[in-house]
Amino acid sequence: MKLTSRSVSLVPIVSTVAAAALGATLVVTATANAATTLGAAAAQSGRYYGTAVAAGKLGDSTYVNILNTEFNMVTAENEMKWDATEPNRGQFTYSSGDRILNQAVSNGKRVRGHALLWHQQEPGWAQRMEGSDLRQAMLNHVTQVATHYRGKIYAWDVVNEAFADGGSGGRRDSNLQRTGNDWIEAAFRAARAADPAAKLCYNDYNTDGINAKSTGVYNMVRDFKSRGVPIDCVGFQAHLTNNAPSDMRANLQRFADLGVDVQITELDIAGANQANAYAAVTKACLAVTRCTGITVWGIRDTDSWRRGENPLLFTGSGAKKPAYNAVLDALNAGGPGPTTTTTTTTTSNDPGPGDCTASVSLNQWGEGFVATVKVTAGSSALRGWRVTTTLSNGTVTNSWGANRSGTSGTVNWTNVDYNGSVPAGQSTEFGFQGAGSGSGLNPTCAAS
Ligand code: G2I
Repeated sequence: MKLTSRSVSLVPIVSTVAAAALGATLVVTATANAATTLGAAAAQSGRYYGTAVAAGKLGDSTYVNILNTEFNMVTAENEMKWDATEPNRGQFTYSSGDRILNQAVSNGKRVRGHALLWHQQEPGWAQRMEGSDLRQAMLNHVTQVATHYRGKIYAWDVVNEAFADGGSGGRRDSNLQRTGNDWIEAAFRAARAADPAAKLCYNDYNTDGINAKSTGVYNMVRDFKSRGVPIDCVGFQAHLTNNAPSDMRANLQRFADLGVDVQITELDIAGANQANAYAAVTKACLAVTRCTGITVWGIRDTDSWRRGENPLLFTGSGAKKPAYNAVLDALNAGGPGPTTTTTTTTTSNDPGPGDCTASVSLNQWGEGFVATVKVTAGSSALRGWRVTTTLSNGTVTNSWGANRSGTSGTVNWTNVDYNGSVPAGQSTEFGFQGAGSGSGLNPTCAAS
């Protein structure tokens, strides 16, 4: 049987619909009513705007005024980390973390928990441990802290910065990693059991654009989703200088396409192009439906871990910087317009042994697209596969999870090492980003 199904969903922007119905006056009114704080401006599209908070600054009135006025999400900068919450094994201290949480909640803000496990800021006793003893201690830490904050945390950074820098795309060495490669999924499972309501995130830096490190994280998240490991979100720290990566939006989108929320979690940007770069990051998030919010890593330049570089939105005296206005304007302008998501499934005649099918999920915006291609094995396992796509009016600019030949017209894709073996009836994915139109890809699959 030959089966081709096609579904197109349009995501309308509410204000556009209202403006069309009520006429131009509403547009003028909407502009006059543009939100005047970061939190309110982000809330117009259902997102949050947050900041890292240090407990030691909650007595500083300039700091607290800005916090209470501008932000509706809070991350404890250091106070919920392992060294702060369990300075001695089995002895938990929550006073500073609780202070931040209570200040936030009593002012109507939500809290991101940061971070249950990280190779840095391990307490000394944990730094000296290895193996099964450490595995037990680390899972107990996750359970205890997530249980203490149960029901109060919007999202936890369950694991922070576990991937290596450079081109390997692999894990970073640490005593946590040396307890076994499954330490991350074990941590996510423990966190879910302790606080089923919190979204569980993986958080990292230098993963903001498409590169070997972010692709390593992408592969882990895809694997977790395929095996039912409880992961709900990925945090992109975005410690940047001068520019946002040009493919930040495409990177956020490819993670979102795996079925997780994405968030900008520790944003700060140094350099002369700061305001433009802040606007670019804001727009990248707004363009991705599952990008649920942005957090800056501190309030004033003097509060920053990079204070010499003045990377934040307020000056040391608490004045709004050009970067602040750039972010507010971008939030008030909203996303770039409706995004069209098209899912096309092409199934060949009864896939038999050695056969496979390919389907594509396409996210198209004005000037570009991200395509995610799913390769499904027929009634026997695949040892390798080849997919052909057609790009009549577009060009591939970036891809992941497959080898490519060609960038437009007929483009051929073959598996990479880790995704060539696909059990009978199971699927794997690869993806690519392109300029122009991604319509009419019509993927076909063959075993190789
Ligand atoms: O390093 C920047 C961030 C990268 N991603 C994870 C974040 O958790 C991390 O935040 C920073 C904090 O902003 C710093 O405030 O993490 C640092 C620790 O690696 C924090 O610095 C520490 C100092 O190293 C300590 O000496 C100090 O006692 O802050 C502590 C509290 O002020």
